[in-house]
Amino acid sequence: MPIEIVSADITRLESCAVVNAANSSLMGGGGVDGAIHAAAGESLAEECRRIRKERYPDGLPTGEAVATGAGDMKAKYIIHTVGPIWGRCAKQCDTLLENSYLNSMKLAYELGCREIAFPAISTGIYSFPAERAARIAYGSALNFLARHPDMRVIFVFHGERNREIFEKANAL
Ligand code: AR6
Repeated sequence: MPIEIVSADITRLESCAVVNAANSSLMGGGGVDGAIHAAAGESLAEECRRIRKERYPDGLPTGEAVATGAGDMKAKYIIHTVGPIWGRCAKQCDTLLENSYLNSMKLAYELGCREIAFPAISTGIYSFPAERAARIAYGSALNFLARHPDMRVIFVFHGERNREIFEKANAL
């Protein structure tokens, strides 16, 4: 199946590209971002500092994506994207979340990856409603896969609740 749903700790996956639900500072934080920075180690922090300085002095804009190595993780690349903060994205929320998914897949594909693993972007600390986020995630993946049928998308869930919500959206 080109779309797979798994329950796992995303930091342990061997997928070519693993997506990080980052914030615009790229300097780490809580949630999956904190877990990825802890698992990848100091080389990731160094690379992020360099990217900030050289490419994004004002921070990575919401909906965009940038790639780094994966340090001590088994993945090849980490794709950092900043999802929208629910309550602060007005009418742009859905589009910004879709951009996060599409830009991450595009970047991974350009790097030669044919497999990408996503956490449920924005549905934790950023409070995006899970059902709505699931529909957008699934729609974005179908959109990209229609144009890139050799790609595989893995949605990784840490809790059963989000996984169930996503599986319902997936069945629509
Ligand atoms: N593996 C898979 N999924 C995980 C893991 C993990 N190890 N850890 C958490 N999740 P969040 P956001 C799930 O809050 O809402 C950070 O501080 C979690 O259950 O990590 O985009 C950043 O620096 C949830 O479903 O990301 C930003 O400031 C999903 O990942 C801010 O949080 C996303 O939750 C970003 O908030």
